[in-house]
Amino acid sequence: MKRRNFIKNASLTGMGITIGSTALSACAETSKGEKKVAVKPSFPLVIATWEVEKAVAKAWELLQHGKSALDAIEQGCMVEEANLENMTVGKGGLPDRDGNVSLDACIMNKYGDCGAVVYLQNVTHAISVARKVMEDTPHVMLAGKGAEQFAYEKGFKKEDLLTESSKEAWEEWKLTSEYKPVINIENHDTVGMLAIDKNGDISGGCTTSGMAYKMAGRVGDSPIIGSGLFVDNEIGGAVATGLGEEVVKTVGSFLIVELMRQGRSPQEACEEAINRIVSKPGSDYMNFQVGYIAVNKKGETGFYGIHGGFSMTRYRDGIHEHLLSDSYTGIMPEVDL
Ligand code: SD4
Repeated sequence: MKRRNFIKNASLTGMGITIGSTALSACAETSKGEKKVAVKPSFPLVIATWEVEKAVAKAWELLQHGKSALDAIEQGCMVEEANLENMTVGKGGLPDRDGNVSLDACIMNKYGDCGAVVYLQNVTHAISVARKVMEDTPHVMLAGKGAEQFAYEKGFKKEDLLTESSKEAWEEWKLTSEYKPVINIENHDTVGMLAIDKNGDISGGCTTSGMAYKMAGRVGDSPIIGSGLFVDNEIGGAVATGLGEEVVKTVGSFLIVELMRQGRSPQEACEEAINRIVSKPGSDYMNFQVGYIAVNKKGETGFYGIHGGFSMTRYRDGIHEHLLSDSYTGIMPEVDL
């Protein structure tokens, strides 16, 4: 099993701020620091969970060309779904304990319409199937075999999602078969993305293969509207990453949007949503991670995690940044992968 140690997050080293693809400096802008900076509304804008530069750059490119936030979200998420090195999303995602890869995804548009797929197998682009559910069916969610069948009817091709390296990792896991969420193991992985287009309209999406070695049939927060994702074009949007069970129990993304509706900044709303999790009686929060990102209608952004190590990628004003989040515990879990 992977080793996990906790070390005090005394510094935010390893953090880079980049413009385009050029690393400019190693100084850290934290989510707390961001609160002090007045943000001038500026569109388009795209943010995503973790360090997913290529996905966000793709979304930015579309937004720059005047495409809708919805198109940007779909195509941005597709970049990571096709990335075989990303072991928490799409093709190459880590399987459940029986060795089957299953995907969860959802998408929301500026009208508050949504589409989701849960426990989807053999199809790489879960986010696109979710969009088809939203646009081409009278439903909001399709599951398992029904979702897969629908995808084939819509022209998606059947693919084996288990790559050699995911299979090897699963075979190694089987030696102990010990299931426990590993904090930040999903670094650079599960993609939750929010975008505002040139018209100021907001859309969001979330796509994942879920927790590695989950029970067969397990569905997390990522495809659950209100938990893994929520968008209200009048107010803003929020997306979650980390241990989905805890996000579902507190309906985290909906909570953040409602807090913003009541006047909280995206940063304050993310912090309050994390507070709800850690302050539950008997919360085991020292042993799992949850992170949130949010944006409001003015284009202000926020992000916060239970532990250190959570990060957000942002593209705004042609500037690409990878930003390390502040956290509730201030502790940086060190993961040996
Ligand atoms: C889940 N929230 O299935 C997802 C996992 C995740 O980064 O976000 N990993 O619970």
